[in-house]
Amino acid sequence: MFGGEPLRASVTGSRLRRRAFESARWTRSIRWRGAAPCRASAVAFAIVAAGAECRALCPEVSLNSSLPVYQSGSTAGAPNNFAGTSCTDGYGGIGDDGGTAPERTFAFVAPFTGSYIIDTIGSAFDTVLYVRDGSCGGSQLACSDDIDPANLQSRVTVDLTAGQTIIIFVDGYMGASGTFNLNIALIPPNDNCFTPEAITSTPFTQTLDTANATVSEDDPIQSCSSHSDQVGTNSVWYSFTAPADGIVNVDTAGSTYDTVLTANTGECGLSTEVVYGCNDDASASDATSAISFAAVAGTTYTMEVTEYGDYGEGGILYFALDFLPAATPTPTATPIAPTATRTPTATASITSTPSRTPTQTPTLTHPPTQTQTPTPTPSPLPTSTPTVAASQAPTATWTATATASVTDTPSPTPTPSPTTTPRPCVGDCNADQRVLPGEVLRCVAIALGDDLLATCSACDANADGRVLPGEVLTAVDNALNGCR
Ligand SMILES: [Ca+2]
Ligand SMILES: [Ca+2]
Ligand SMILES: [Ca+2]
Ligand SMILES: [Ca+2]
Repeated sequence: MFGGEPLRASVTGSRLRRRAFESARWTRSIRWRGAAPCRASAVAFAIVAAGAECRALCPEVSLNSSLPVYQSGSTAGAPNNFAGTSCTDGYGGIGDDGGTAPERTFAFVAPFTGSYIIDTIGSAFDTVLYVRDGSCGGSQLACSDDIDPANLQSRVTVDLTAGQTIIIFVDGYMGASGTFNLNIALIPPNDNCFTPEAITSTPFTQTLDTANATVSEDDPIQSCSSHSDQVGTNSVWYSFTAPADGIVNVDTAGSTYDTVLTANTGECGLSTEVVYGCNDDASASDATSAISFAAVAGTTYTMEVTEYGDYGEGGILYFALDFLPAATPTPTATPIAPTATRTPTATASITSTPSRTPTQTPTLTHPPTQTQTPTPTPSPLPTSTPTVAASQAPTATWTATATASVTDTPSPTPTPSPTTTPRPCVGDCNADQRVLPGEVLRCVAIALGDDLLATCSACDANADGRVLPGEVLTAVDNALNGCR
């Protein structure tokens, strides 16, 4: 607080402060010399009498190392034995150093290596905050007077290694004192594109508090964001190198804030957004995000999660990534001919009826074996044979692959092959037995030559290495009517 005014600075206020700051230099140097040792125990805040000027025990309090740290107290009546140097003032200049105000001292041992944000947000007066390394007389690591012109509380960011001890000083601007909040939080280690969380096994999930994640200058545009700058805040990063061609599914389902999720390739700051690799809201009623994109073996993808817009609050992120390798086209005799098998439902009963009509042509193969319900009712309907011909597969590839099962053994009981493996569903890129619009679009892209077949081999119904319009239509049909 300055001059009893609210915690809001103005340009005029800043000028006044600077003048007061100059005059305070004198009083500080005088009082500095007059500092005397404490007589009584200065450990407990309450014991130190108001206005006491003594060398207090330092540090007075050892903080818990479990993050985040929230410590409150009051500097009123504390001794004034310390000051910072070159404390940032929020205008890009130097503010007050706390030399005329009482301060409290805290020891903190960093539990992890990383960047820590230490601030006095929530304090009731105009604070000054500085950090020294190792001991109360150690070298200063950082000092802040004001966070910004509109926020007279203080904030520093310091890089610490696990086990490192620092001393934190909560001081005041121009002699100010009062109740304070001291907050310590670890910036997520994957805050920056250059230090992503590397995902080495899938499925991968992580719960992360992104409240202290920051915006970096090279955070890229997220093309799907409807916000004006398309950058977002509180960005955190993950990386994944595809072990094979396949589909990568990423989502932030369950997160407590409005996320935007993108996948990129290339260097940080020069990256390219992956096709289908950006999503703001998973649905009209779900502000979390989900993407599914085709990955190429050996390519590293970096995923960025931001908070939509410029709120800058973050929250609890639930990040999940899974990888589905592309189905490798098997050269075995398993017939892949959905169009031929689908049409006439009558074929099921026809092929299974033990009618030993002499006109059993060898091409009368049992179409893809999966015909369930072999209805063993031995009704020898003679009318069955003509329709058989109608149901024959028109494609050459079909008969070629089916020759293995043609062996027209006279076994009258058509053993219903119990292999109930689900039929390959055209367009079902990630083999989840459904075809989503994105998968249809991928088939279209492959048919047009805009995408590699390796990104979704399920579009290629007959495994001839290309996707024709008929196969795209089959994928559309499967999207509309489900896989069958
Ligand atoms: Ca001080
Ligand atoms: Ca301040
Ligand atoms: Ca960030
Ligand atoms: Ca969103």
